[in-house]
Amino acid sequence: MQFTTLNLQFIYLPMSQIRILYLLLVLILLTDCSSTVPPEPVGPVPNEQQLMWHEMEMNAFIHFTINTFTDKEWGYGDESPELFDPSGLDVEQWVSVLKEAGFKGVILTAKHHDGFCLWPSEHTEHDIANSPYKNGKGDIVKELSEACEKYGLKFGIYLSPWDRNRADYGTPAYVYYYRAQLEEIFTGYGEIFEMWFDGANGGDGYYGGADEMRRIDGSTYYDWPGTLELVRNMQEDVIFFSDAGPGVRWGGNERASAGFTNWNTITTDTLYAGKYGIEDLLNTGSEDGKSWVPLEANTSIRPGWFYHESEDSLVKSPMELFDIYLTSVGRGSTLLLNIPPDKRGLFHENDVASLQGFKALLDQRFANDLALDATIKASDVRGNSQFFSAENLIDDDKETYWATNDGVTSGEIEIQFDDKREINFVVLQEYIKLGQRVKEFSITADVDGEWEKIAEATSIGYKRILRIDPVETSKLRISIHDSKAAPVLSSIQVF
Ligand code: FUL
Repeated sequence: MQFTTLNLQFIYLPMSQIRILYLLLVLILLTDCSSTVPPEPVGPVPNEQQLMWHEMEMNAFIHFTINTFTDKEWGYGDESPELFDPSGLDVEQWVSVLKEAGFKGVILTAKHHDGFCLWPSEHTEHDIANSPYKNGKGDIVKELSEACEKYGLKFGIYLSPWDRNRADYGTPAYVYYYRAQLEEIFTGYGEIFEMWFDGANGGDGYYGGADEMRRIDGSTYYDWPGTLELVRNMQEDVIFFSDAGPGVRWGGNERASAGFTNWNTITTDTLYAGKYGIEDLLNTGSEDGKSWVPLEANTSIRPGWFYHESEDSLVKSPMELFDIYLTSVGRGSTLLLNIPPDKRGLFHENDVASLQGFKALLDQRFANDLALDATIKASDVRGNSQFFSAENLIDDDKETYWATNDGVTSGEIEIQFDDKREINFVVLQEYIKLGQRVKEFSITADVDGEWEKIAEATSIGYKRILRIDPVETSKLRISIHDSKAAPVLSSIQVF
């Protein structure tokens, strides 16, 4: 309104011309708006909790229980709580080391398959209250949740569904017991970001003295839908990990090796915890999957999940951890790395040194993003609009992105440096709020006037890190060969 008045005051045009000008203006505005409409989401997209989880990138697993003192991986269930006796436990040591190393969350085995509980449970005697630790007054779930809060890490829980201690394991009564324990955990220990449901189920055990083999049907016995609903009613934001999700899925191996092609999408109704032969599917997900259930890549810093003195010399080196980072985070997954406290209740010196070395490698390898000072252009920009321009890829803002016009499912991005630079890594990210799209891409570098292929891959997802055989170049080209729909990338970094 004001605009028209101004025009009328200063430009003396007849009313008919003003109308035409006005219509033209509206037309221009409309054309611009339609060209800047963001792409429609493609396929399933992550929910808010999953997005937060993707951004965490690295979480720690902590396997600690009576096994630590019996030198076992799977306790039989008949171990006396008296055996649980850490001499110098310090959860702040765990959390401070993890924080320094860049981990964002911690998941604790509150109860492993042997049934011993690291918190004083109202529902069993097989717990920390009957151990010498703090004369039965200790509660490691509480101590760790408080330390996480203090250091700003998120806290998660592993509560083994399989329980080799319980006499009632295999009967409906045990499922009530398991749920009662979930209630204790989810109402008494603050916010829990992830709940880890282990797929290992049934076999031989103590079972209250029965000493026998028990088998259950993992898909029906626990009534997972009912159990998850119970937990959600207590904490609606919790992310559920299991072979089948529904929050995040197992990656099909314990080496933290996500599929070279890794779709965050999968059709979970074809899966259930404990189903055999689906490892490959879990490892890659499926392009046309009906749900967003990203892969969590888990492994241990040592050969075993629990501490064994005999493995002190077998702690993964910083370089091995770095390689694992590339096959997990570098393939669009989140890394869950287990670090088991020793009999003192501390991370062993070798593990600490390795974590520190790993962090130093991360800092050194990804120190200086060369793309930040480069110039960039793309073969196609949605509506030729600055909202979707290639510059968004190097603006260090995860909320802006480059997108092509609808129907354009391939394209090129060219990055030009002032001078020749040595390239070792290229890091790409899709704007996954609009779904995972890219199916195939390659990277070429201008080497002395010739375009040489230096990397090729398939999926991108939340993050894709490509290790490059060091090459000197002043120009890089990222060619997207195929995408489910218009590619939508939020970031390119070059190191
Ligand atoms: C498996 C368990 O049987 C192992 O002991 C360990 O907890 C690993 C993370 O999951 O299923």
